[in-house]
Amino acid sequence: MRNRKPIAPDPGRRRLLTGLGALGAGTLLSGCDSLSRSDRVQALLGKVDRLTYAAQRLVASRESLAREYPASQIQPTFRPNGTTDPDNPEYERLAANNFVDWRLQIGGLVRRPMQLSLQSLRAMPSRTQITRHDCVEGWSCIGKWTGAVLGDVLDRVEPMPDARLVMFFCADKLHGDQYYESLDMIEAYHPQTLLAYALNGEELPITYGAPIRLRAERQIGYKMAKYVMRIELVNSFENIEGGYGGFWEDRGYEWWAGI
Ligand SMILES: Nc1nc2c(c(=O)[nH]1)N[C@H]1C(S)=C(S)[C@@H](COP(=O)(O)O)O[C@H]1N2
Ligand SMILES: [Mo]
Repeated sequence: MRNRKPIAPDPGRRRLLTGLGALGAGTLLSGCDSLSRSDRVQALLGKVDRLTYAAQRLVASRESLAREYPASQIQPTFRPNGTTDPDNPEYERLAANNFVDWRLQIGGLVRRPMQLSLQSLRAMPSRTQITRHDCVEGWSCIGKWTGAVLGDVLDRVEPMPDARLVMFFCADKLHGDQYYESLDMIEAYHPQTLLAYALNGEELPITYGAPIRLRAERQIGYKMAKYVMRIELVNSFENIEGGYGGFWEDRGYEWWAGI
């Protein structure tokens, strides 16, 4: 496993007191010896409260839907970010032929590994949602996404019982490293989690992740991998790339980026 990379320029990074964040803070505190006994008890009590809160919030937020907006709220130009044109010969070749030869590879801890064409993804029942994309840099944008529901796609490949995480590997590199992301099974099976192939009613442009990009509407922008080429179900991401479950996570951002 590589060393954790330095944090990229900090765009007002938010500390999310949910799940792993709260657990991390607890670990730090218990290792602190300079606090007096009563301080430590106080701190511990506060910690318990926060943990309970974090746990409840986690459960509640995972069952709820992200807000959807009326068509009048769609912004005329969706704001692009990160890679907008992958510098990858194989990807460029597929794009030149309108992704006719593109196949989404799905493997790992599944009973039926598959290669799905764009056509077969489009043939599945689709879902359209108008949602707000929030980037960690502090901007938001409302757009209309259409795609296959990831949960339906996963059902087709039949995840094995020990599959705990879904990894998404992209066509692009950023600062020389592969862009990738991951979701746990609950988030992957959320009804608004899509493999999106259309934005605002049009075929997804390369700028926004053609031929498919992930939409995980309860999560922050960097989780929504563009240019997804391969999906792998795994039990742990410890030995994948930097070991923190995503390109930005390897650089210090939260893995659980629920909003
Ligand atoms: N493959 C890939 N996916 C990516 C990125 C990227 O650079 N490469 N950037 C992420 C970030 S930080 C954001 S905010 C959104 C931006 O998506 P957009 O270009 O459609 O606005 O994509 C996310 N997914
Ligand atoms: Mo972002």
